[in-house]
Amino acid sequence: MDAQPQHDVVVIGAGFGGLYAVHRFGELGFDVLGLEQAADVGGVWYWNRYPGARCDCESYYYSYAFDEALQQDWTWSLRYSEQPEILRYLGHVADRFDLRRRYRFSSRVTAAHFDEAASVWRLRTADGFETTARALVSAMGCLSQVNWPDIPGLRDFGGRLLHTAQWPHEPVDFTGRRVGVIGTGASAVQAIPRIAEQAAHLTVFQRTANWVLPAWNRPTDPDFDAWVKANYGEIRARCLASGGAVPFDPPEHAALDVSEAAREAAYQALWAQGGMRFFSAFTDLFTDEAANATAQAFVRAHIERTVQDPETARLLTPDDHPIGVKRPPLDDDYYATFNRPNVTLADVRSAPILDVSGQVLRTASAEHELDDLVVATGFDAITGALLALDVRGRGGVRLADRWAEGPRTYLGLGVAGFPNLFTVTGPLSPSVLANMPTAVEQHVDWMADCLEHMRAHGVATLEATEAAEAAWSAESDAVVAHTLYPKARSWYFGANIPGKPRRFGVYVGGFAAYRERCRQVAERGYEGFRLGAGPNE
Ligand code: N01
Repeated sequence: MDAQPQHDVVVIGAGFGGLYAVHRFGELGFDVLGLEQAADVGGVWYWNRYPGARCDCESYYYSYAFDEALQQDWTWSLRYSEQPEILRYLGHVADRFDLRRRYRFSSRVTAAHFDEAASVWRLRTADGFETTARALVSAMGCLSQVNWPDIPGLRDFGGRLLHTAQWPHEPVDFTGRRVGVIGTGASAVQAIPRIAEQAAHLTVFQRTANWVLPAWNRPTDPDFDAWVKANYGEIRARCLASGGAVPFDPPEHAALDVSEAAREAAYQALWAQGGMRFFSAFTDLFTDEAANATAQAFVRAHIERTVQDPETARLLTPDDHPIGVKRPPLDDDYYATFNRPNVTLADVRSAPILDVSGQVLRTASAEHELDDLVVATGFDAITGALLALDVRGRGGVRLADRWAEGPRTYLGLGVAGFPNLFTVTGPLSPSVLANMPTAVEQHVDWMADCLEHMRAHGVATLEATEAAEAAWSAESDAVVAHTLYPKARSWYFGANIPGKPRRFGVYVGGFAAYRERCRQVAERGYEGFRLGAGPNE
C-alpha cells in the first residue's frame, strides 16, 4: 500500500479546461501531472482541423479571463476565430504559463481505478505508463469522443476517408475531386461551403436538416477591440451573471406578447448582429412551442429566399424539431452553397445510406462514386470520453455500470462512489450550453478552492453523497422537462449513439444560477459531499 501518491492531482486533457486546471493547481503549490493523448496542447482545437473549423462564440468572450495581461496582450484577427488561431492561442497560453513541462503528451489514459485502501487513483496509459494521484480531474471535454457511424464498408472506403474530428495535420486539397459529406451538424455546416469552393462535385448526405444561423464573421474591428480591452472587467462580469455565460442582453418579452411587426423587427435586429444572440429575442423561445414557431418561420423565410431550387429549400428546412433545441450551426454561406452547380443535396432520410463498397456510397435510391468521403457525424458527447476509459470507483464499481441508465452526478462535479474524481464541465453541469472558457474557469476555480480546503483541513477524500447526487440529477431532469429540448433527437440526450441511454446530459437551469449554487455548496463546507479523513477512516 502506498498511502503517498506520486502526484497530488492528475489532470486528463490539455484543452481549455485541462490547461487552466494544470496552471491553477500548480500555482497553488500542488504537484500536478497532466496527461494528454495528443502530441501537444489544444484539445478539441488540436483535432478538429477541417476546412472552415472555427468557434461559434465570438473570440472576445471565447477566451480565458483569468489573467488580465493575457487578455490585454492577445488580439484576435477575426470576430469568430478559426481553428488555427485558437490553437495558436492555446499554444501561447501553454508557453506563457510554462504549462507543457507539467504534461506527459501522447498519453492516452486507458484505466483509472480508485484504490480504497490507499485512497489514491491509479492510472495507466496506452503506452504502459503508470502513476498515482490523490485527486483525478477529468478535463477531457464534452465533444471529444469521435463517433464513426455504423455504415457497412465505411472504414474500407476505397478513396480518401476523412472525419472532421480527426482531420489530418497536413493540408487536404479537394481540387478536381468528387467529394461526399455525411452529416449536416455544426462541423459539416462549417466545412461544406469551403469544400464546395474546391471540389469538382460535392454531394451532401443529409439525414436531418438543421436550423442554420448567420455568424457574420469578419476581421476584428480595431475600435471594437480597444473598447473590449478597456471594458473587459464588465464584459466578463456580464458573462458570469448570464444564463449562457455570454455577454448578451437578456430578453424582456415573451414572443407572443408583442405585435407581429415588433417580433419581426426583434428577429431582424438580432439576425443582423449574428450568432446565438438570435435566441435572446424573447423569454420563451425554449419553453413555448408557439413562441418557437415564430422564430422558425423567420428562418424558414430566409431559407426560401436564399435557396433557388424550391425542392432543395424544402429539404434544407427542418420539420422535425423546434429551433434551438438541437445545437444550431452558424455559417454565412451554407444555404447559398446549395445554389452552386457543383453541389447536390442527397436526402438520406427518405433513401438511407446502405453501405460503402470500393469508392461507391450506396443509398436506397442511388450509387455515388466518390474520391473523398468526409464523415461529419460528431461525437459520443458529454459522457463518451470518460466512459471510453475504464474508470472504477469504490468496490471496483465501473463508472459505465453506474451510468448504465445515463449519467448521474452532483452538480456535474462529482459522482457518488468515486471519491476525489472531479469532472470539468461534467454531465449535468451547464457545460455545452454555456460559453466553454467561462464554464471551465468556474469549474476549475471551484475545484481549486475545494483542493485547498481539503489540504487545509486534512481531508483525504471528498465524495458526493448518494442523496445529493440523486437530488441534483432529479432537479436537472425536472428543469429540462419544462423546456422544448425533449422535442429533438439530439446528442444532448445521447440520441445520436445507437444503444446509448437517453438522458439529457446538461443542466439547463442557467449558468449564473448554477454558479451561485456551487458557491453556496462550498460556503456550507461542501454540503452534499462526504469528507473523509484518510485511508482508514
Ligand atoms: O456533429 P453532430 P458535429 N447517416 O452530431 C449525421 C460542436 N461544434 O460534429 O441529425 C447519416 O451535430 C447527423 O444526422 P442526424 C457543436 O456543439 C462546435 O457537426 O443524427 N447521417 C448529423 O447531421 C456541435 O453541435 C463548433 O439525423 C448521419 C451529423 O451527422 C457538436 O460539436 C463547431 C449518420 C452529426 O452532427 C457536434 O457537431 C463544430 C448516419 N449514419 C462542432 N450518423 C464550434 O463552433 C450521423 N449522421 C465551437
